[in-house]
Amino acid sequence: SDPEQKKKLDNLFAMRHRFLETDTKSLLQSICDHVELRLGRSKWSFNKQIAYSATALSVRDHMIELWNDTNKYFHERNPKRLYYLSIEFLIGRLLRSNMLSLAIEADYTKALSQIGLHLEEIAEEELDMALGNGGLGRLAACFLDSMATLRLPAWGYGLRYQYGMFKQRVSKEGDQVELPDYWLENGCPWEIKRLDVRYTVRFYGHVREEKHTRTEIRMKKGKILRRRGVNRGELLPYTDGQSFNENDWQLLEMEVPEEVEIEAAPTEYFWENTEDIYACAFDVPIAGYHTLNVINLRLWQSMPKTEFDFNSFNRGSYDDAMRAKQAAETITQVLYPNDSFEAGKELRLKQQYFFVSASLQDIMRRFRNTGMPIQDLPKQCIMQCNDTHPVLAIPELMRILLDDEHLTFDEAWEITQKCFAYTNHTVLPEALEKWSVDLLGRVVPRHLQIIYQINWLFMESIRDQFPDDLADLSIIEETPVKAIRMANLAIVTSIKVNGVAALHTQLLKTTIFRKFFKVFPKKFLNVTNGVTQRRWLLECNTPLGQLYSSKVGTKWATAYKVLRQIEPHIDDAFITQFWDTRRIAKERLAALIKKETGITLNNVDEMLFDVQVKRIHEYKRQSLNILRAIAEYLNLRTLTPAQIAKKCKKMIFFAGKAAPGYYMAKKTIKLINCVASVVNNDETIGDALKIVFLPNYNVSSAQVIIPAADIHEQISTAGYEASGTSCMKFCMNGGIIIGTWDGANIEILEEIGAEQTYMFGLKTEQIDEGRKQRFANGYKMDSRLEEALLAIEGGLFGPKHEFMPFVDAIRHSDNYVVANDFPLYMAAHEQVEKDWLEKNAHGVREKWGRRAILSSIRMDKFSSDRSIIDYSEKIWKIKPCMVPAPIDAP
Ligand code: OX2
Repeated sequence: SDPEQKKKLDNLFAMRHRFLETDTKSLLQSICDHVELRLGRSKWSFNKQIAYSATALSVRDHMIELWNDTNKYFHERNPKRLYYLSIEFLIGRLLRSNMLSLAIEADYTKALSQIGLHLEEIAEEELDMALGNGGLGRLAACFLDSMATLRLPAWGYGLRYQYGMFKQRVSKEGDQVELPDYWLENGCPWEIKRLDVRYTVRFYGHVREEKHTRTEIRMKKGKILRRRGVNRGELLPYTDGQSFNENDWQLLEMEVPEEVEIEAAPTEYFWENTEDIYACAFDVPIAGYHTLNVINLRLWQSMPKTEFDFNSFNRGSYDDAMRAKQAAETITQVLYPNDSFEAGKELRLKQQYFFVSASLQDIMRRFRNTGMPIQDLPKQCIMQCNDTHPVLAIPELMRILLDDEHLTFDEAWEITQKCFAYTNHTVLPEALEKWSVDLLGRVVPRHLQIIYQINWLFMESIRDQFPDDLADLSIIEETPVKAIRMANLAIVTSIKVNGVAALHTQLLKTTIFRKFFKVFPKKFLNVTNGVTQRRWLLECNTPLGQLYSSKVGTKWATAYKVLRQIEPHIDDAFITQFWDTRRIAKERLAALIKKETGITLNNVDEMLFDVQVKRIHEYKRQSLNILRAIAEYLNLRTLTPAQIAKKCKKMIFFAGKAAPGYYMAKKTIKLINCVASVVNNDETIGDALKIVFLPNYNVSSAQVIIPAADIHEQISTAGYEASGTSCMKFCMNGGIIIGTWDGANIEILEEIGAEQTYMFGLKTEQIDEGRKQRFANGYKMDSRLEEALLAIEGGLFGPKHEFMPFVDAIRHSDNYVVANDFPLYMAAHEQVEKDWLEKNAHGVREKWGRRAILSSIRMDKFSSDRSIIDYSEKIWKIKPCMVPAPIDAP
């Protein structure tokens, strides 16, 4: 906001560009030095992979100093910091995005070309950093980009899985095949291994309590029997109701001494006999866009604390000697490939605790270095839990405050309640994390005690006001196998709880967290998701970005709203230029499809690219889409060649991974592939319809796919998709949405205007009724759907038994109301086809083009910059901390 500073920064970047542009030699020198000195190869002959690594290291050199300066500056200013805790960060590639942030892409392109290398080609050598499953992990990555760009004093914490999201292949039979993703194969040039940052993480063992008491003699009012007569003076203690002979004894009330045990100091808890391992830090610098701020993503990797067991080694049992080492390394070995589903596995629990224990030790060390009193912790830091995966951080902070800082429970609780905020990403019951008391008590026994105590305090505080809701609100689920409900723990503790789109937050308040909303009405708020336009427009769709910049300048990269100024420029010429950018994008995708699947697409200009890419999940309804594709195919088969020639040509494109244990999702992939192979080989329909399943969907292929989509499918059952984020990326690139009344779709429509969308289907509040009607007497299924199902059952796409589970699900349970929405979906697609065929007198798709452009330029609400500003203002209460230009900068 300081214009003086902004100007200085602009000058700095411009100066560097002028310098590098005229001095490409220095860049080449740096690249060759890395080839030789860091990578140990000859600079006279190296392959593309080495070229990539050396270029990346050279780019990293530009970042390291800024990254150190940023940390130093944060340290000096000591602002309140945000820690973003996420067990997934789906980063993708970094070479081009870092170059864009540092404004050195053109210079490197020029330098590389002088030695016959193309930046685009060598960038392809980078293996995706796929440390996440899907939307949740990619959101974390977009958020880091925005935090750095907005100069926020923020850090990310995550895990360094050796194997990221599995690689997906498709077998000849059309099945998904999973292969390990060893993304570190060639080393990762971005990360910095921090041998100096290492913490011990403990597991298992037991808790020993040490009570500190002493006995004191106190006087208190009591009753005493005193003997009458000659022996008068003999005393006996008296207890109420005791009978005695009044002739011999007299009952007196008097002060009597009593021994009492009093607490001399709070009970101490010692977590002992633990199994210990190390957490080692790997730092990934994250450059803000055109700023000197470079923030940090710290990823933890598990390592053995002792290299191996020497006793076994000396006995000659080398296997035994290595076992502990391997067990320790296992913890961060592999990412769990489940999206929105929790399996309750011990190793996963260990991953979670490992992650939060290391992160909190690091955060507390930094805090202690400030010299502030422990009560000020909430003034200095706030932790955002990306879903419940990091929520063990809550009892872990309590444990530190109690057992290391020796605060009382009340004091510790007071502080802890101010340090956390929680984002919920789903209302699906199968994704809500629960840990059996048994397992949690074994792996982290001290934490179980603390959770019980938190729950007791919470229950006491609401017992009078909400007596009927205690069982639902309790952190402990009192089922036969008792379990800890992580979301409940998160809600009870956090300052704020947010959903990720307006409808989703509303559903949190009215359905799954309804009772909590009654108790804590002020805790709940919405922060609609967003995506970074830097990666998802500027980087992935250069031609469109340049077209926009030619009209309104480049400011939109950090202020999306600027693109709204395009509107008055949308004339015939502009629309034609828009289609030119689209052709480039579509040809690029066609080339990728050809390379990966062998399928040829002709005349991509005329072909409607209809795209659905996301995890394969029943609620996301790839099923609805493939059934529609079958229906369209069956219809084509009834047409004459002349009729076919007049039809809209289209490609229905799918990509996405299924969790390896998700049976129905894998069946869906198989069905898509089997339908594709029949349709694509049916010469009678010519080029009218192509169906493509592109294997191994990931961030880098998304960057090719998304800019090429004319239509994108966002067709989840209403109420099930919390937000969705690919919808935002597609719209930013001028894809037109066909979608249900779900997640962020609704807000997108509000922003870009209904005319720019194809919305269809039952709304959330109609779903239950729809399900009833669907199975009521006299319900008649849409005839086209019936025919599609019959075609599958008839074996048109392969052996019937393969697909019966899929068909049966639609016919007999249809949990996701595919049948209800089917006719509405078909109608929407008929409209799509009609609109696609419409051209103006000059043969240009003018109306469509205008709608696509309007979609794209009105998406400012869905920039992750806006999301992060919302979080900062409404939850984190943090302010930018901008690293200033050097004093002597021009
Ligand atoms: C996903 C949600 O399914 C998706 O709707 C949302 O856009 C994304 O998170 C980012 O908020 N695991 N993945 C998600 O939720 C969970 C749980």
